[in-house]
This record gives sequence, structure tokens and C-alpha cells, in this order.
Amino acid sequence: ADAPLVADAAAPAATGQVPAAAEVAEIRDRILEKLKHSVSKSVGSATPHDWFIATALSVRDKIVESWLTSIDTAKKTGRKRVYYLSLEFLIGRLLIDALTNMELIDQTRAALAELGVDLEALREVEPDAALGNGGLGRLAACFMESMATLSIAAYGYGIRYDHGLFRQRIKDGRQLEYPEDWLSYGNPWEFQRPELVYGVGFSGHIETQTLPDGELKQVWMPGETVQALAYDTPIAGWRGAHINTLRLWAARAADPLRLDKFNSGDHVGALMDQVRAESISKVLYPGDTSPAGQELRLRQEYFFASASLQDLVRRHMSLFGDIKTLADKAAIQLNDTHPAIAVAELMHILVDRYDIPWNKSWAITKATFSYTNHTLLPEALETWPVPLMERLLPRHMQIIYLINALHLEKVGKGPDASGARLAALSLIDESHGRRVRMGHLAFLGSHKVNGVSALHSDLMKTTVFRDLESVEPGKITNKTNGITFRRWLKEANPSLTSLLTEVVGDTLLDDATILEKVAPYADDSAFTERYAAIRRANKVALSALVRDRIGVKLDPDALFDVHIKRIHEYKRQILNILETVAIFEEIRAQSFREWIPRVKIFAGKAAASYTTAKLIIQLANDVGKVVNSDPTVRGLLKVVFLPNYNVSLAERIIPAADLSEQISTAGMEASGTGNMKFALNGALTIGTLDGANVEILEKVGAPNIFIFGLTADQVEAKRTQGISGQEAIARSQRLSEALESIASGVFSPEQPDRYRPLVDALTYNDFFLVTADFDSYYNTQRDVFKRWRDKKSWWRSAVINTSNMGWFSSDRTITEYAQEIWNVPTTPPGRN
Ligand code: Z2T
Repeated sequence: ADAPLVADAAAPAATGQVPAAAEVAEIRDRILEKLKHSVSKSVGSATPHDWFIATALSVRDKIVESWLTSIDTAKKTGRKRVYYLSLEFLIGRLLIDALTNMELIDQTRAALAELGVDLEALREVEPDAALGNGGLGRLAACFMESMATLSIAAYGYGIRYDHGLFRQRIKDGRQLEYPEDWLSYGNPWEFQRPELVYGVGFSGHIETQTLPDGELKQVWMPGETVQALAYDTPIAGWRGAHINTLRLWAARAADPLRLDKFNSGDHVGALMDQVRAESISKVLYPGDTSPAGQELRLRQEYFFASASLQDLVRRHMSLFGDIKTLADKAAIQLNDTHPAIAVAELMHILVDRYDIPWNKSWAITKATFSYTNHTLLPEALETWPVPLMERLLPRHMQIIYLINALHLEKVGKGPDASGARLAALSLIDESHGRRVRMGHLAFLGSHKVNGVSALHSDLMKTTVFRDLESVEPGKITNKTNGITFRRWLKEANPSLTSLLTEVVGDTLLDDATILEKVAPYADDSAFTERYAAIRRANKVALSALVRDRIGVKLDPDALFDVHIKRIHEYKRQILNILETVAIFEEIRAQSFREWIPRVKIFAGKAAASYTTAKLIIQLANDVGKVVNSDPTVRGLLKVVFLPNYNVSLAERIIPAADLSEQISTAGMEASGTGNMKFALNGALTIGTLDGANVEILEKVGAPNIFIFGLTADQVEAKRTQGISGQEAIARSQRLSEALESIASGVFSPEQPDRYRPLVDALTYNDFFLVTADFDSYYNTQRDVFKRWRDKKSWWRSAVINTSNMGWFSSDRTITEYAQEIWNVPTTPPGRN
């Protein structure tokens, strides 16, 4: 550690500009005004939370001014709108984000300092809005920010869950789930819109009417109606040039109370309808890549799809007055199949409400929708039992049958129309009870279907959508994911951002591709020393956090090897743990060797019902307990599991990571987006050729990334030969010893057979090919050690990683969607 320490490098700061005193005074007065009149507290009695609310409300005022202008301009110009339908928006905290994008951060920090308040303390009291499970929900949040940054007139539509993703606690090494309560102290960012209420129908029956011209008309008479209430959150783009709306729906009963029941003494029964209705927006389903399958989930999906379509059709009609121009003025993006019922809903609206002929309606629907697929895992593909759909959405089931009949009639004329082919193409899966394939519905109802990385989009064409692709070749396109640099560079790593803007100029966040200008500095030792010093300060800050939260002391000069994401077998946390155990055994056996001090950092949640994933969490914790207290290890290896991984924890960990673990079984991670965040912030990646890792390799070059393991093709070939791990284990003494120590209870002495099921699965049924990739992973980790000894070479690679990440800005991703899927203009931000 002879690198010069940059003073206070982790302290968020420093655009280098001193804010003007008059502006600071004005902001200070506004905050005081909010504290008094909106929070109703005096300076003397205000808690940090009160200050947070007052500060949020004062920046919200500024946002609202531009918001109204943005809405007005879109109206006047008659621009085409983009509607992003997503059951998840993993927003995280908004205070620093709003201040950053409104370019008020330094002034507000100074104003609060005058009041004796630390902005960083306010940052920490804001609840982390976790209305999503992982990558898919965070992508939606990054996209909302980039759409605003690029001045696209966009709305996000979703559900205002009372309770987001569960809070995770670790007790005796095991995950416990607690309800999350982000709204309990109120939400300063949202506006309830009491005038915006839509009825959403369920169940009931269909009446057939005969029109004067003899045509038949189907009229759905719902048996139950739930109300959808709108709550709007403004989303500020970079430099505040444009503000969009995130509109989330809350469910309410049509009648708050059944007075007849109440008056007859049935006080609980009087509230039954309310409980049933409001349960729809009560809680986010916590499965990440596995569908929930329950009736309540289908009710959530239809509830928000119907409310959103009613809202956007109402807007379209009031602006343009002709439903037939919908596709010219609205682009609707389906974030996975969760909102796919919207395809049938739009057909219902066009055919039943507006009396548009079927074929014309279908043309409008296809031209309006597009669909993003986020996984190929076969068990993750949403299907709904026909009887459930029939009961809950009888008219939609009719519409789906008709879409299917016309589709199969068309493809049935082809030369290769075998029974098996028609069965594969059908909207109805008949293989285990009749079920509606939502992926097929989304595919047929869209003009474009995209995957989220080059590899994933290619695999879509040969796996789940092989047959549909052959019917409509060219429909599948790729839009590689991206991340917003405002949050994941500037807000998470302000000191690194300052260093980078010194080199490339302060338009870095307007156009991320100028990061390329940093590349020559990879060989400039004055630069790399400052870069390394900033990274070290981030590691010191993370070490303090780890000590506070779990009481483990870390060495900031150790290699921080980080694996943070949802816990899933395909993401192979267990492969990482096996390497950890192998090195632990070697350090103990050969403590005299010169070991690289290393910290293994894990974090992530397991779906509450995913037993194996929960056992993996427990194993990581158990290994940590044994390793961290072993005297012969002498702190050369530490293993920590940080509880309750969420967006704000990611913002602390990523800028302090040296090594980014992206080690999924090739072909299984659709893209990954954490991989991009790490590489941007200067971690080197150890990863498989999977998802967007492939494109990261292309950008940074092979010498600057650690790639190992089977390719997606090799994985497929290997699986056809069988998935037993026995051969690989027999070939590798290291692997068999690591497995043996886990199986025999070295890490669970109080229950020696605790991990027998995990080890047995790897031995006999290794679907994720952990054993097949172990040696390659182990050896590549040794390459990492070698590189780490040569710090100059390490930091050179890190700088090259940062400088080549510009392409992974979600501004680039959204520009591609705008041009190639939505057909809407974009206006890049810029200094005005
Ligand atoms: C999710 O986060 C992802 C896929 C899903 O499939 C569901 C959820 Cl909740 C239904 C992730 C992918 O696993 C990840 O590779 C990708 O980067 C991310 O979506 C965004 O596309």
C-alpha cells in the first residue's frame, strides 16, 4: 500500500466547483419552508427523516416545474409515446438521483451543511424502493432514466406494491424473510391522482348480441370489478431537460364497505370485498426467474395491463380522436411475458369497444406491441391453465382461441405442417393439461421481439422460439442491455467520476462513449496511481460498512472478490464456494507459501420457496464462520455474506470490488447487468462466455478479462452425454477433497450431513455443470492471483475496462429501441 492516499476520496463530492452563495441560500430557505409547512417540524426537533422529506420535497418542486413543461410539449407536438409495461421497477433510493440529475447536488449539500445537516446521512434514511426482484426490474428503472435523458415521451406502468421484495435477515447462517415496508413513513416522490380511477373487471359471463346487420357481438359482463388508482412518480433525466412519469396502480374495492352486512352485524364480512380487491397490489411475488403460477399473480397481471391500456387509450383518444392511429402514436413494450395479457386486452378494446374489424384490430395490435424476453430457462416460461383463464377472463380466453385458430390456419398450410410442428406453434400447450403459452401470445402480438444480449438473442432463435421464428423470420432482434451511468458511475462512485471527467471533460454523462479517451491513460502511472487510490478509499469505506453490519474486519489491501446477485443454481455461487474451500484447505496445509490475501464477498436473496438456494446461502455463511476464525489462515482469506442485498448496497459494494464474479453456466444468463456495473467501476471480470460477458470480452480484449469454462455449445453437447459429476470429480483431487470436506461436516460440525444433498446433487445430477467447470475456474483464479501480484498490469487492465464500457450505457440501448423498435425520435442531453 505505497499508493498515495487521495484525501477523502470516498466522500461524495467534488465537481470542483464552489456553489454560488445566493443559490445555496435560496435552497436552504426552500428546505426550511418545507420542513415547517409540509413536515410541520422546527429545526430543533427535526429528525434526519424529517430533513430527508423536506429536502426531497424541495427538489421535487423543481422537478415538477420541468415535468409540466415536458407533458405540455409532448401534447403540443403530438409526439409518439412509449409505454413501458413492467410488473417490476427496482428503483432504489431517489434523493441523490434526483439531486444529481437536476444538477443540484453540490448546492444542496452546502445548504444542508449550513443547517448542520449531512446530506450523506439523509441519503441513508431513505427507504430503498424494491419493487422488483433483480436484473429485470433494475433494467426497467435504468430504462426509465435513460428515456427521460433522451427526451422520449415515455410512461412506465406498473403496480404500486404496498410491500416490495422481502427484507432478508441471516440468523444462524440461514435466510429469514420479513415483510418490507417502504411506504410506512410516506413517500415524498409520488402524487396520488384521485381523479384517475379505472374499473378492472374479472370473471362473470359473456352475452352474445345480434347487431342490426346480423353480425354477432360478444359482450363481457364481469362478475367483479376492482378499481385501479394512479400514483405518479416523476423521473428526471440527466440535466433535468425532460421529465417522464412512472405511473403505478394501486387496487381498491369499488365499495369500500358493504354497509348491508355491517348493519346486520357481520363486521368482518363487510370488509371482505375490500381485502380481496386490495390483495392485488399488496405484495411483489418474490420469484425471480420462476413464474408464480397462482391465481393472485394472474389477477395482478391483468389488473395492471387493463388499467394501463385504458389509460393510454383514453390519452390517445383525447389527443388524436381516432383509435385507428394508435400504432402511429403509441409503442407498448412488454417487459417479459408478465404483461402479455395486454395483447388480448387491446384486441378486446378494439373489437368489442370500438367495433374495429378483427383483421384490422390485429394489425393495429401487432404494430403497437413489442416484447422483450429475459430468460430461456424452460421452467420460467409463463403458462396459465385454460380453466383458470376461462373463469377469470372468459372473453380474453375466447380472443386467445381465435388468435390461435387464425394463426394455426395460416401456418397449417405450409409444406412441413406436421402435427408436432403445429403443437409447438400453438398458443395452447396440450402436453400436461391445457395451458396458455404467454410467450407465444407476446410473440404473435408483437412486431418485434428482442433478447437482451447477442448470445441470448441468437439462442432464442434456436430454442424456445425456434418454430415461431421460422414462421416470422426476422422478427427476433437483439438489444443488449445497458445501465445508467448517472446512478452507477456518478452517484455510486463520485470520486472516480471526477477523475474521469478531468480527462475526458464534463460531458461524460451526456455521451458515455467519450470514456474511450481514458484508454491512453492506462499506461500513465500518475493516472493509474490516482485511480488505484480512489479504489482503495472505496474499499476502506466498504470495510467499515462490513464491520458495522456483520462485525468482520477486512483488510482493504486484500483482493476483494465479489459475487452479488440473486442466489440461483445457474448463477453457480456454489462453484465460487468450492474454490474458496479448496484454497482454505491449501492455506492450512501450506501456510508458508506466499498467499494473496483475499476477501470473498457474497450477497443475494433466495426465493423463499427455493430450498437449494437457501441451503447455498447457509453454506456460504457456514464456510465464512469456519474460515474467518481459523488461526492458521491468519486473515489471508475472509468470507463474508452481506445480508439484505438491494440497490443501495450494490452502490456501496461495486465501487470497491476488484474481481467481479459472472460465472453462470454458459447459455443460461440472458445478459447480466451487474457485470457491466463492475467493469465500469474498475473491477476485472472472471466469467464464462455467457450473456453480455461475451460482449464485454469483445470490448475490453482477452488480456483484460478472465474467461473460463465450457461455452454454450459445449454445455449443450456435454448435457446430451449425461450430467453426472462423477468423472470430473474423479479426475480432480482438489475438487473431490473440497466436496468431501463439505459433505463430511467440516463447515457444519453441529449437523455433519447438512450439505450432503448439495454434494450428492453435484456428484450424480450436475445439471449446471459445476464439476465440469471446476478445474478451469480454479486455474483461472490462479491466473487472477498472478495478475494481482503485478499491480501495474492489474490497474492497467482495470483502466482499460473502464474506458471501454461506454457502449454499455442504457442511453445506447434505449437509442436502439427508439430507432429500431419504437420508431420515436431521441434528443441527447447536453450542456445548455
Ligand atoms: C430477471 O431479473 C431476469 C430474467 C427473468 O426472466 C426474470 C427476472 Cl426477475 C423471466 C434477468 C436475467 O436473469 C438477467 O440475465 C438479465 O440481465 C436481466 O433479467 C435483465 O434483462
